[in-house]
Amino acid sequence: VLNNAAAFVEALRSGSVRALARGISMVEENAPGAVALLKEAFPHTGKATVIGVTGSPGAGKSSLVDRMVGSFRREGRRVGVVAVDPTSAYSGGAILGDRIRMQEHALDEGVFIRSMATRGCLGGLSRASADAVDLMDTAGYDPIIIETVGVGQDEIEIVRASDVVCVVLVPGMGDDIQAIKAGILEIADLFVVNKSDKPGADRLISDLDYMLSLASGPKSFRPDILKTVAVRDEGVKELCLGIQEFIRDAGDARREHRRKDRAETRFRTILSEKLSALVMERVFQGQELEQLLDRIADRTTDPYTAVGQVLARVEVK
Ligand SMILES: Nc1nc2c(ncn2[C@@H]2O[C@H](COP(=O)(O)OP(=O)(O)OP(=O)(O)O)[C@@H](O)[C@H]2O)c(=O)[nH]1
Ligand SMILES: [Mg+2]
Repeated sequence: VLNNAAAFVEALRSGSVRALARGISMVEENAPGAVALLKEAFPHTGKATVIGVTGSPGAGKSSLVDRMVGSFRREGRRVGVVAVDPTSAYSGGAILGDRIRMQEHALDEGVFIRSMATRGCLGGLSRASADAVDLMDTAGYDPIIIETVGVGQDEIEIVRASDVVCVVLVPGMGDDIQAIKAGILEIADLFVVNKSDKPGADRLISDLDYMLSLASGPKSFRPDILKTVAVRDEGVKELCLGIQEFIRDAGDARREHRRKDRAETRFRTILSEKLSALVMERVFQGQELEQLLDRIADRTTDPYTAVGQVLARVEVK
């Protein structure tokens, strides 16, 4: 029944959890039919509020997401979660921890949780996670929360595909504010100071407040700062309200900026994945790629020259 895209989308819309799980596996694996499915699903997307949650490792993101799920469930909403772990290919990752932590919701039919990692995902993780969000959106989950650890550019791309970006900070991160990556600060729509039960929370808030006041740009762009203690479920309801308020009331310019940023991120990630696949396919025959990589590895060719040579061989119209 799921071998044609229209039937697949119908299955998603009628609430088939099996279809959703399978659809997400297809987009992860870049399986044949995945693109057709996404195209067919697209007209049914755009209904869910997509909430990005990022922050340093161990900041309490999963604990917070778990509580947010609880809060939205109490409002009777069906919640989707995409827990993205770009590092797990190396470290074994926190995904198991996430599963255990979110176990409370494991048997709840109104909650769909999916973990994604670099391993087992063909192509870009930011492309695949945004596709997974689209499928959950088609299946009627709203809101959909994307959790990812905020350590680098890839992770920023992942949360960029959301309507509202929450950056989770914790007191006592050493030099606090200085430790925050510049890119993360710029992308935040809301700051969450979690572990507010620990000393230094108010100091962190005032530092952050001061720093945001120095930032250029209209005041309406300045993110709110909220305090939470995820382990005690404190401040979580306010956070969920803050998110909904941002979606509803944020200055039009701010919301418009986020909307365009989201569209651009999706377009660019798909384009770069397709382009590089296309170039790889068209240009290299037999052992050519291997040989080129060897020359870069033993430093007889620099990587820029190598890419330049490859591009010279494709006609980009
Ligand atoms: N004291 C305190 N501890 C917390 C709070 N929130 C989370 N923790 C603890 O912090 C640790 C890390 O929590 P996680 O929710 O796994 O953090 P995370 O940001 O998802 O971690 P990664 O996904 O591994 O980056 C756990 O031991 C939590 O119990 C809080 O508000 N206060
Ligand atoms: Mg986590």
